Amino acid sequence: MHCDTVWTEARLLTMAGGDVGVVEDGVVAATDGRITYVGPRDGAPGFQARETVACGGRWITPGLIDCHTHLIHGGDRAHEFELRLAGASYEEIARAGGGIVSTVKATRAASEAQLVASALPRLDALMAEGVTTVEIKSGYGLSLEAEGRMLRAAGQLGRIRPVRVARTFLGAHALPPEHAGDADGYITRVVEEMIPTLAAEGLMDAVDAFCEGIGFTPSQVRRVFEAATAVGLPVKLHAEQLSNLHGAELAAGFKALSADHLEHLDAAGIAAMARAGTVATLLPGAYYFVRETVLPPVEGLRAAGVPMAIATDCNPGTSPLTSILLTLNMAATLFRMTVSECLLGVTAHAAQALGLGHETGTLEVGKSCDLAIWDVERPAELVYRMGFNPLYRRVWRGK
Ligand code: DI6
Ligand code: FE
Repeated sequence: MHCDTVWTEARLLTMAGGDVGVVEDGVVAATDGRITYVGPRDGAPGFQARETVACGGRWITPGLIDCHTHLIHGGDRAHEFELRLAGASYEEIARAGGGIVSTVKATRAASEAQLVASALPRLDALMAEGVTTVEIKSGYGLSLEAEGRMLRAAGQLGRIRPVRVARTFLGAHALPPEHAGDADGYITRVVEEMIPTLAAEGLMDAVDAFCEGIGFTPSQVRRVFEAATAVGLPVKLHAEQLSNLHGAELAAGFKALSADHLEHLDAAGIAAMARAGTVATLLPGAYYFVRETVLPPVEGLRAAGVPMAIATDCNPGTSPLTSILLTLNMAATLFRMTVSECLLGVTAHAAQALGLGHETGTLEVGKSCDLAIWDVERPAELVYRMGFNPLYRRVWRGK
């Protein structure tokens, strides 16, 4: 078999077929960025490769996928963090002009180039741990112009770094100050102006919203989802993070790719997600950082067969986290997810949460050759360690 590159002497976790898919003595071959062979050396065809990479028994997983981030934003909220350590409440900080509104101000004040420059170190940190696909949300612009600027900045990141960027429009993230007291009016702008315009410019791959007491009501979210559906875009939802507004059921009704957070999800929500094939994206960084005490119903999701993804939720307010590996450890330690569930959560299930299951997330013939090669003795080490990075090589689209 002719190919561009073949990786030999490898142990593989293919993540195909619903489990981690261990191959003890494996080979991966790729041509034009696509996998052309993956499996045991025994029985593999002979390869005539332009390049052979001997992996010395290292483990290869699919390139990791961070399927929920707010990577692009102006400023940070370190000062707010200090105020909270000194006893201030989230509401007090918000009233003093802090909270999410302060990030909106800083984001609106930043040029597209500044947004790209400030996000780059965060993106580089994720890539250094084997991330080959990252989702990036808008949602700190909250106007047609500023939301568009965030989405264009996300597109630029995907052009200046070897990484796949999935762009999600999150116009219904918070109420901008100029619409105070008029959430319905703001949603009208989201559905009549922002979604049609930004979709026509090809700036987004999915539409998200924040369904919460401090976000938007289910009936407002429904309007957003109808507008997304009208332009042919899939939806996802920040649901049941702080309370149970039955957002996951609403999202499942629209065949959402994912419902995210889910600490307050109930049995009816789990059943609706299982029926719709909606992925549960769990975000242990936010759970940890806001010192949440209610756990997401991992056992119920597991029993119902709902695929679980894991992501950093990298954002300045509730999860200033840029380590996908630490996120794995948190999912295991805080949420009691198994090693296999954690690894599927940043590969196959994360791809599904982005509607990219056909393209990446598993090692299978025909998919993009996105690999992470690890200097570990056993896969559990990827989840077990805290603050240690055993990445040996990262491969995106065969390179
Ligand atoms: N849930 C969150 O945890 C973040 N957004 C959301 O919908 C918080 C965003 C922020 O505080 O800046
Ligand atoms: Fe989020």
